[in-house]
Amino acid sequence: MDGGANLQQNFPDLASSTIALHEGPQEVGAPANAALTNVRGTLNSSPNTNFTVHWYFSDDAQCIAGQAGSRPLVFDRIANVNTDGSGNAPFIIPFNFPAGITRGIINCSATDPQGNTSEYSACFSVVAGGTPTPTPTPAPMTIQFSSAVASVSENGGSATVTVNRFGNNSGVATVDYATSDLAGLADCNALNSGKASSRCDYATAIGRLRFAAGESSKPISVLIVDDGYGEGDEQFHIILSNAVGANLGASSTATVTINDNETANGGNPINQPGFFVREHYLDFFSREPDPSGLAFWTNEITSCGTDTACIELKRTNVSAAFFLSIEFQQTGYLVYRMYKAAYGGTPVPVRFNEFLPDTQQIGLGVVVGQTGWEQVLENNKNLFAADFVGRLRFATAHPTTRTAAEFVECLRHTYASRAHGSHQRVWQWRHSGSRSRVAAGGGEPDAGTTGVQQSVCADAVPGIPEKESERCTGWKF
Ligand SMILES: [Ca+2]
Ligand SMILES: [Ca+2]
Ligand SMILES: [Ca+2]
Repeated sequence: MDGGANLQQNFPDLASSTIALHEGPQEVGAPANAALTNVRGTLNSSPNTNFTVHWYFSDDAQCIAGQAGSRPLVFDRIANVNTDGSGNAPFIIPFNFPAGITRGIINCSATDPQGNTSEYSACFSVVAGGTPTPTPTPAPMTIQFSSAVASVSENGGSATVTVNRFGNNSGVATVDYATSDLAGLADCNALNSGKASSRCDYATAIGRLRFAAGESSKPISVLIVDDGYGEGDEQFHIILSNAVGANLGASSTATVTINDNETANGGNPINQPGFFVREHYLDFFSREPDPSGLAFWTNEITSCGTDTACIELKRTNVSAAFFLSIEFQQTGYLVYRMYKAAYGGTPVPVRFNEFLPDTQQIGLGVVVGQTGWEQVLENNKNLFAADFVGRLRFATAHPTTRTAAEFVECLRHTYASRAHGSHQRVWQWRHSGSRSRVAAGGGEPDAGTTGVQQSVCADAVPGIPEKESERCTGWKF
């Protein structure tokens, strides 16, 4: 309420009707010198009275009371602003910015029929084109391939495709992927009319991509087999499914073409020591060999020269070394033991399409012998164990109504009763841990991930005589 002159008449209150929740100066208006702008205001004064509102526009950046009125660039009046019984009257100031002016201030005063005029209203900032922008519709959150097609030379090592996440990426999201082909069970030397086979031409890749907050792109690599067949270019697919935290986009299948690098069939490449060893890295570790490891194991075979009996023995031993390696024992064989401990049964109830993604999850980025491999493996194991015990199958088999002791005893019985006698003790070190940690101990030797290879060879493999552990010596992987 005005306490000053002019019969203590109230001044108008200018505000945009659309910004009632805002207290400060607001941007209203339209593009400069274009459409008319309406500044909305309300007057609260004497009830049931016919007022005239005088308004003033100035391009001053600051507004001291009355300034706009004293140096207006544009001004006008609005007649017949009639207050209601409560003394309120809305009004609209139709306004255009002068040429070359894009911002300024407006204020106004109100005059009653007797000529009494209020003081000036507070100044109100106006900006050309400042009409509040409608909130944009958020881009849909989708996950899809960056391209629906990819190609790789048969001797290119691996095919890599990129999966992108679009839209808000502030949360986490996951999507499953799996390779697929139409080759069936055809032999590798059979001409397959352009159909690549996971049994011959590439290594099956199954897994789950995990987009952390802020991540919007992930690669999938599929290892390629450089065979000796002149079979022509062949294709397989990578299929995305089960997106969580986003929807699958339109491009959820990528077709990969393997460009052949022979025109005629050659010899069986499995007889080449380097090919033979790389296949072991692909099959056991789902990764390319590290150069030193490849050289070591290849040399094991080539050192035989032309001695075929020696070559045969070394090939056998190299294969055994991969099975007995820390890297396999702590990935694929650990998965096998966890299924065995959790669910029992003979054979252990784990299917290939369960075993492979689980193994690849634990082995992701693990190269035993590389700096920091122990921590990478440990992190992978912890993540996998938490995932494993969170599955419906596990929750059904091991309801949480069991006490910790009952739970551990159940796992111990499930595993140890079917295992080599020496494995009775493998549970001891896990007994006080969480369900995931206990599960992660699925037959794991006390030596754990930091154990020397010798202990793994001696302890971890039921039915493997201890003397076989000598196969592991000389290379730690
Ligand atoms: Ca083929
Ligand atoms: Ca080839
Ligand atoms: Ca080929």
